[in-house]
Amino acid sequence: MSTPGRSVTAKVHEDRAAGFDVNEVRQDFPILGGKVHGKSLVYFDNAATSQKPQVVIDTVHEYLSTYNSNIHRGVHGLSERATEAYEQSRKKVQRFINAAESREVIFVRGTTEAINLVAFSYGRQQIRAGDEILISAMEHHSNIVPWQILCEQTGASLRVVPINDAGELLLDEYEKLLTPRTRLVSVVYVSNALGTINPVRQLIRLAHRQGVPVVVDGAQATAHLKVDVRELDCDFFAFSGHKVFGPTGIGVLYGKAEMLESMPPYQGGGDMIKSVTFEKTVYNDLPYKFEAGTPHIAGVIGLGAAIDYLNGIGLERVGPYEHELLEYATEALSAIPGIRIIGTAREKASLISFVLDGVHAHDVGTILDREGVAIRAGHHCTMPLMRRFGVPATARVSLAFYNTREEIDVLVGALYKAIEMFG
Ligand code: 7TS
Repeated sequence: MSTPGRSVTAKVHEDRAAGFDVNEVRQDFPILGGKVHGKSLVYFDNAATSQKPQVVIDTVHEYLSTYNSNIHRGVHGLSERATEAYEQSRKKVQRFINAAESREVIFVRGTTEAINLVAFSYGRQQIRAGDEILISAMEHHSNIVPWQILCEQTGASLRVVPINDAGELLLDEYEKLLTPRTRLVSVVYVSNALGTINPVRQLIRLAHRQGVPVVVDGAQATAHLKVDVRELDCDFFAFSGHKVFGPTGIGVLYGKAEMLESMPPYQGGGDMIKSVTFEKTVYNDLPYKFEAGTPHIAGVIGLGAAIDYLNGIGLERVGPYEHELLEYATEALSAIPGIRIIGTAREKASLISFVLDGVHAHDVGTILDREGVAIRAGHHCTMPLMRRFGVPATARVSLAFYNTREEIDVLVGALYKAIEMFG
């Protein structure tokens, strides 16, 4: 780790060694040059939502100002252009996650809606009283509550794989909980509250050995790891556009074609039908069967631009840089007296949750905000996980590839101020 005041030349050298010029990349994000409370913005709330590069902003602006129109229905030029851009984005997503076919990519509002779609389409069709759905102790509420609702409606029950004190899933417990009653596994790839990267490939292999399909909550994975749904062999994969430098309100459910084919629609309406009479409706083919109503066209087109941008940056270059940043931040934070890091898994994404002796997480967040440092403080929509660690809330620093060591130094300085204030 470098200490504050460490040579700038050494830092530049390390950045280059990682094949990544962070200062150049930062130029792509207009918000990063901004100020909060008169201080330069240090944005460490990337797990909540990531910032947007200029090219995403411009692409959405171009759609809205030059070819705004509805898709899949107009015969006019604008509609054709919008439809083309919308369907191109689907192909970009397909390549981004390496899906076999573009019809396996369903546009939804985000990870939350993607999981709800599986729960209420696949779940209602397949889950019966006495069945079990298996999740982990580190799930986001959006990968808990839809399954609880489904369980209430069907008489199935939810089983939870425990974790150790480092925040790692207990594989032997997972194997024990996979029983002939298990009908579905739904598990987070990267924990939004701990940073833990779960061995999802292994979890999927073990579940498939028993014929159990697996949903992967990829919300926190796609901005950090190269995702290959075919290599993972997951049955479903959910992620949100706004966490991969795209707009809010748009996300993706990937599903294997044979699974999606066999599932009933999630919502009824326009675009998801082939023909309608009052007696009978014939549903549309994939992916449209699951895209009822006018979708978030600007969002889809913006997500396509975000994926192009990420491909240009290269997740393979981002990984080592973020890892180095995580190590630097972990070491710097660990040196602060009274700090306890929650989540110390061996495999971690660039995210640090912590509690500070004598200072509530919300106060930490407020003091950091006055210094221009944006973090999240709270339960991170993982209340059962907070209970597991015996804390009501944590302060969470979540890093993206545009963050720097200098920003971590600002964070550390601000934390010392918090300690002084609460003495
Ligand atoms: N799953 C995980 C692991 C998440 O981190 C989130 C959002 C979701 C699902 C839901 O995603 P959405 O886009 O549908 O809302 N996580 C966070 C967070 O950590 N802070 O704000 C939102």
